Amino acid sequence: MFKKLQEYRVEGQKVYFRYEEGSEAFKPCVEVISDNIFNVFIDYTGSGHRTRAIEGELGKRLNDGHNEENGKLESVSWDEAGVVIRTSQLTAIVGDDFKIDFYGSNGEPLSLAYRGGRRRNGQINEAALELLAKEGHAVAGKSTEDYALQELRALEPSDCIYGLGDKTGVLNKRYYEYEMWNSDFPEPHEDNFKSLYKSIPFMLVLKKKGAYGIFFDNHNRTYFDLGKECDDYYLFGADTGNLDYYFIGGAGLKDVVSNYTWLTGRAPMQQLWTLGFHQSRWGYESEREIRGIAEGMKKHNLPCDCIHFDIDYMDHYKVFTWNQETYEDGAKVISDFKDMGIKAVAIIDPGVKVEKDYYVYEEGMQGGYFAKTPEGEVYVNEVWPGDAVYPDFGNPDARKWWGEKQKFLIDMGVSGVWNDMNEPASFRGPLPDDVVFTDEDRPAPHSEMHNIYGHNMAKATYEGWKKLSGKRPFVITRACYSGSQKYTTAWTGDNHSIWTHLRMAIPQMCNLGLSGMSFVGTDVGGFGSDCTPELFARWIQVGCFSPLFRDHCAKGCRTQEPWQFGKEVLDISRKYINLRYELLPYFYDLMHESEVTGLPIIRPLVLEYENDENVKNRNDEFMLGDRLLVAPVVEQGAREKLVYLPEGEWYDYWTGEKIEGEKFFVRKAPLDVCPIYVKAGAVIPKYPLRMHVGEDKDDLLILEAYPGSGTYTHYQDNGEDFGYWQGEYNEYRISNEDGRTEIEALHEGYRPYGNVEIRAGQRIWSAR
Ligand code: MIG
Repeated sequence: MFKKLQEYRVEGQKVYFRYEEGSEAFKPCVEVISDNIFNVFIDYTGSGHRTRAIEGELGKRLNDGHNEENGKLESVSWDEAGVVIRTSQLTAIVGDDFKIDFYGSNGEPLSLAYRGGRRRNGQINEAALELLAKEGHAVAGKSTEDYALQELRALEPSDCIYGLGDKTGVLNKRYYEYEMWNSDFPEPHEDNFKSLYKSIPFMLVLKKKGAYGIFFDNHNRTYFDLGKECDDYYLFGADTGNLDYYFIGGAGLKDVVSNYTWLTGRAPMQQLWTLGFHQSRWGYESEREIRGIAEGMKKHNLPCDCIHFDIDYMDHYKVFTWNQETYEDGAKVISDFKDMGIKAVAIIDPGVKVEKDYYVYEEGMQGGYFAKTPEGEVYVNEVWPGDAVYPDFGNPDARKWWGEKQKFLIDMGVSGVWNDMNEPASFRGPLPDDVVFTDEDRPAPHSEMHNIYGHNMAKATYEGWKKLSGKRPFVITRACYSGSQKYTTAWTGDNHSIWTHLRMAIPQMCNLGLSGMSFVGTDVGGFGSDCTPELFARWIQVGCFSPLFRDHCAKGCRTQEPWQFGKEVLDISRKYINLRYELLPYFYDLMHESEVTGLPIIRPLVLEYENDENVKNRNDEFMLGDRLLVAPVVEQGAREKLVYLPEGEWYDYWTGEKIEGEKFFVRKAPLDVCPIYVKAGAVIPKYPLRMHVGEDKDDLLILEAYPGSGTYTHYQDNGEDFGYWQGEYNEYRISNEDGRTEIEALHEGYRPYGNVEIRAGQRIWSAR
């Protein structure tokens, strides 16, 4: 379409193009968003941007079409290749057919439009495919189709692709295909699943030299083919909505992540206790049973900050109610837990039970807060409570109402909310595409609102808690969209207690982190199926380093608290839960870094060493920040681990042994050992052991300085509220020269530590 480029027109930061065909109707446009970001837009719907991922001032300006303010567009001119649009960092050259090539600041090509036709890798024998279909095989190789709107961009042989939220499979998404359609699949998630609960249509491309990102901000069902169909290009597209994508540059992968989160928002700090250990299970049937869990933690000397209340606590699965028969006095049990240093998180699903005189149902009906059929009836499907209706979270009034409903939990003493089933899930078949929701100020069909349902629910929840509790709201969600990191943390939903899912947890969390969702975790031990002692021991070693560290499993499965697998596994669990509590200030620093830069807490090695070929496909190691490398055992029966360390000098965390990097080696890894490595010159902040966060008022800070030289910035605040936005925090810069350290205060706005103890990193370890 479009054909020959005839003319361009500059309006503020936007450049509009006139083509031989179609440009009157669809107004193809390239807009400069920042030095490092272009927006490419074709207004197929005629409704302009309808971004829900980009909020704040920029989001408002994009949505009303008047984003003239940032002034980063440096020049526009014609040359023989097309219209050349420059910022200080990027160049876009727009040619015939609205094909766009992007170049970096030195003029090197970053991403070229693909100019050939669609074609498939390999030979396809259509007759054979038919036979396969007859036998019941899913036929993957059907002929290529064009989506109503799509973009094809060239791939080079060495390109790797990361991001895309919580897809299954390996870290590097090149050669795979995905769909963005928030989906609740109870069967074990396999590598070839195209979608899961979350839709984050953001991908990073790592080139031999350089990196860039593509954020396809279309929240209808979208498709990504990342070289599966053809080695020469990747494709993203949709059946409806606009072609609305952001080309994001930067000095490397880290910069691209920072720029993407500058655009869609960064994960704000959580309360410190959220980094502690969480215990959960679906099927703690009674108050007596759940009290037993808290007691178990104490009895087995296991630090714990939180116990989750799954749907069992509700009265007939009615949200914002309490089952007084089985769970008796909720406020009392929660306050008793508080005395033990344990907080409560309660699950809230979106589905509201249809029941006369049930206050949530009645209020929602009166307010008109539920989704409707095209005929105007309130739409009913089924979830846990039976017949249920769906809050219309795209309606600002419904969000406000839902935010206020949180008061029920807050009054009860609950400390955080876990949002489940918000794809939204339904038992009587999927919601039809035409169920009517609201998109802020106009009606919009389910097909358009589906992928942002969880996002809007999390937003409603966050805003309610922020207003009512005065603390940093702790929300965990299953479904979300780009930008949800501003409101919520996430877990990866219903994994199973199988080794492949322990393995998958690593790339899954790493890619979520690259996609802006920094605070994430998987159900430790696995949700469905029965866990084994060995699997649990290995999973707790990965959980120890996951931002959300929660043991959770399904009703009917083998019980999965750390003491359910015998003494050896209990001791191993305690060892790693303790380690987690020692590392709390390190995690907290990383959480602070996430809010400031958008970089994730848990990282694939490639984020730190993007020029190292050996890490581009490393699925079984990860980093915590930039100085701690974890190489967990994820194979049944393995008692050693093939470890790769990138360039530089490293120290074995357990033995203090110094190891030259850029090599593979085998580390002994008996069941109680998760290999961990610390970068030379690192300073690792620690707290003394404790049974829960805040137990000793965080009075002592331990700084472990490793040989070598380096600097580290440590951040501290009250760990609870938003006072730090007003300067109530401390920040220290620690420089380390072979264990000789100096501490400089960068900012002092909060009660200082009583004591700072400096230890030589590797020596105490060798003594252990
Ligand atoms: O379909 O609330 O992913 O964590 O325990 C079951 C019960 C509904 C699914 C969640 C899971 C939770 C469970 N829920």
